[in-house]
Amino acid sequence: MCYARNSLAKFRKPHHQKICLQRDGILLITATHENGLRGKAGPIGPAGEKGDQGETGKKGPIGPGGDKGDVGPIGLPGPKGDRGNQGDRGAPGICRCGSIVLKSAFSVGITTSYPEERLPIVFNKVLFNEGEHYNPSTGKFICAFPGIYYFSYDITLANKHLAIGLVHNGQFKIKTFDANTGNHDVASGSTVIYLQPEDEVWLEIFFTDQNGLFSDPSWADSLFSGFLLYVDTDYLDSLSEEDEL
Ligand SMILES: [Ca+2]
Repeated sequence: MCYARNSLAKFRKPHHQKICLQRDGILLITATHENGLRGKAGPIGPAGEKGDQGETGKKGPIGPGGDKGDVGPIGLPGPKGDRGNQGDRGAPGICRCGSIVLKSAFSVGITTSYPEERLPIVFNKVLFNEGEHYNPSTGKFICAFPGIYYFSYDITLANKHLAIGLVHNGQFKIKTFDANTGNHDVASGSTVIYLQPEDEVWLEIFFTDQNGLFSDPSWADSLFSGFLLYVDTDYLDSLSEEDEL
């Protein structure tokens, strides 16, 4: 009896059995033998070649935390915070009102006679005009600084009566009348007024044909004058505060 194998094989069979040696199905040797004593085991063969790399093992457990890192760089500026509480009241300031000198003064004459009634009389001859607040083209004084002002007029008249008055923002403040008695006369008036900036003051004939204002350079002048007596103190304080800012 033989046992077929695809590779070289050698079989040891029981006593008096046939020994078959065959390769790839081809019988090479057949023999019979008798049982001998079992030999000793041979020496351990040399180490085999290194095997292929095995599959990746399972993921190990998470290791312990590392050391604390270094402090990072300074970040970008944050958004603007809310408005803080109002601070304590400051110490009283030092008034420097005395260093502020406000000037406003004028005195003007006229070179024509018999002005038109109910219109601003244009005093075109400027004798003095500090601050240029009087306009010799319109006859109007325009207030620049709030405060108390003094105005006066001395008007020479001839040949006609004179009914003249001082107007503040379109309203007569005072009126003066002088009758013509055949000679030259002088009618005068004066008053004190509180003015706001942009207020207007002028002289005006208030009655028809009673415009006897007479101009003669060789005899006499007719004059209209005014000046700032003192400025409004509240206005001065506001200027002082602005100056400190
Ligand atoms: Ca008179």
